[in-house]
Amino acid sequence: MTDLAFLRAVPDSFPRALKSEPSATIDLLGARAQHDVYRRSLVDAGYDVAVIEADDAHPDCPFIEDVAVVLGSSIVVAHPGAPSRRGEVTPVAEALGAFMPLKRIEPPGTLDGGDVLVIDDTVYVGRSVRTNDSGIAQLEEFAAEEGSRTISVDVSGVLHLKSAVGHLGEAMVLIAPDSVDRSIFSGYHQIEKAPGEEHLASVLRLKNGSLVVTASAPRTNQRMADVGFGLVPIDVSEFQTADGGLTCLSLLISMVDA
Ligand code: CIR
Repeated sequence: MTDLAFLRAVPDSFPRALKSEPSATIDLLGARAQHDVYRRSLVDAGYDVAVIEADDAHPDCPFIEDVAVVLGSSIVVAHPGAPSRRGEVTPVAEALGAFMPLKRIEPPGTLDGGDVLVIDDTVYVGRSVRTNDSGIAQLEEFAAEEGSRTISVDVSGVLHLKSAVGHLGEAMVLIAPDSVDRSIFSGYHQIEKAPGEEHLASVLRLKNGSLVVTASAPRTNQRMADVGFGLVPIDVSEFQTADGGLTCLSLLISMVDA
């Protein structure tokens, strides 16, 4: 098995990325240093990491997760909900198309990859400010072709589903109960984001079972450590300023070796 991780480099324009607090400032060099630590955490975990060139015309391009979804044996190319992000899609689709067949979400459908949480043969998809009913219906068809069922989840207060729910492994999720109906995830043991920790309920599960977590959430992290997860805490504060979580900076693909 070869495990690939695609990242997208941080453009000079990154400080102009979309933000829910438009006046918040981003330090470009700090963002690049944090991105490098993120990249190294994937290399250390055994991923073959490819970094796609930055695109200065698209400040949000490091959030590569939003432009494509790995779904079974194919890749669904998203149609991002934010018009300013649609030009990010083509270079990523070209890079990924070398590895797997591509399917595409077409307008009027919108879908951001950050709204798609795949757990085993279930595809949870957020109905959010970025993902609409047509996007969800198109994804549902693609998921059915892969033998997966789709469950839509209304998302409030955060940008994406994966800002509110993260799969930790086994039957466990990290959840921000204010943002989703937790009963939809009643089949999972739920670890709640600690109250007052101003971060997204976002984790990146590595192939070795450990979790990349945000260093700015010590009490939430303790809850995951208490049930036995190995944690790799990193600082992604510059990306959090632009409403990004931990999954959003990579696309992970597992390829069965020929
Ligand atoms: C945006 O507003 O689209 C970006 N500034 C942040 C996207 C974060 N994506 C993610 O968490 N999947």
